[in-house]
Amino acid sequence: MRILHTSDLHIGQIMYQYYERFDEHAHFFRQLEEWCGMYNPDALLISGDIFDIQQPSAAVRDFFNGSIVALHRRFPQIKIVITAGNHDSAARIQADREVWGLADIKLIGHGPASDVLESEDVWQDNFIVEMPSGFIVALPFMSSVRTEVLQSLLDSVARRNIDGRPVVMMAHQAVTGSDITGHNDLGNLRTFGIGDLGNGYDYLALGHIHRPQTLGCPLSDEDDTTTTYPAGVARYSGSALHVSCDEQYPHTVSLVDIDTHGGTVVLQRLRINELRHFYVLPEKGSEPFGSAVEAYVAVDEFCDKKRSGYIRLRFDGAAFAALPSDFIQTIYKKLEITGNEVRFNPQTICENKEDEGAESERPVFELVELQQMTNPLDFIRRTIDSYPELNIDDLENDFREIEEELLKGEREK
Ligand SMILES: [Mn+2]
Repeated sequence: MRILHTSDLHIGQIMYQYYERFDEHAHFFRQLEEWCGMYNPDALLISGDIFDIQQPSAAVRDFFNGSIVALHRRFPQIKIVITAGNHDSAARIQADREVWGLADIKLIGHGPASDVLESEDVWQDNFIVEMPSGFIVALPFMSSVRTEVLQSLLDSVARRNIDGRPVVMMAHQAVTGSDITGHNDLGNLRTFGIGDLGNGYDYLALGHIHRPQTLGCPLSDEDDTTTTYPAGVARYSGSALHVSCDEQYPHTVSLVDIDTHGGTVVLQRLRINELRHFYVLPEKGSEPFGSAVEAYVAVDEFCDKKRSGYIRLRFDGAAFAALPSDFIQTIYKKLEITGNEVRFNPQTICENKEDEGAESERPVFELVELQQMTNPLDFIRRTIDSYPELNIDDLENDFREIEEELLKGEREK
């Protein structure tokens, strides 16, 4: 069985509240299409976070529909399976599944209900894709994980899998021990032990964490393009694009070959060529800018030489404090000649060499981060030091209880 595994597309993401990324996503889809043609996988798996927000605009949905339909038209033999991530609206993804089903494309919005084990129903079938080459258990993001439920799915596959076909499971969760570099929004992550996700899959196609990684393997292994593992591999394919400027690592799509159930998993990392790269000026390791003028010169030079990319600027403490009030406007103005090909991250980095401890004088978070925060607990965790009377453990428990109540109410509807 051969699969292409990707996740965390975040289609519709607006970078720095200003820049649309359709052309970057289109560039990604072109590569995906090329790989589908080159490697002819049995299935293409997208493990959650299709969209960046729960209610994507008409233009964003149009782009997604167009991209997936084009892939399907060109490669109708490849089974496409798409699951909802935490950024997606489970209900909206679920609502579209019948229509996509007409093209034999599998969409999964909601995870199994909490009471499925009590029902006699063949509920498992909703989450299992059976193919001549193998099985796919498709699970979306779940705010709580019941191991018995997942195990019941895997057991159901095991009963049907008399001829030892490979078994792949999809999930969109944070698993304990993964490297979360680049995520500033993961404070709210409830992580699960890998054992909580059940036993019996040969490959677990994970989404949610943006850094490509195979669980239990050092990140340095990512330097190799091909690795062979014994079955039972859990892997984050990583996001399609750099979703934040902190994601300074190569992004890849995973091409996975599994010979037989319990056999061998061969992983190839297909390097994604990104349309726009991220740069810090001056490069890390060199002296930060000592004045606005130095930055202006460097930005002009960048526009002239590189012509494209996301840039972020570094200043020393004194220069940062002395930036003119029209500094950001001046930079935007300079970038106009590139037709927005060079894009500016206005979250400028201030490096105070005299006093490394000056960090505390900076705000706890930048405005952009605050606007992207969806979980009130994120805010509380980051500001908890200002409220000595509050106990974070109690608060987390309270929130969990409320969340469970809400979920229960939702299911009973
Ligand atoms: Mn996610």
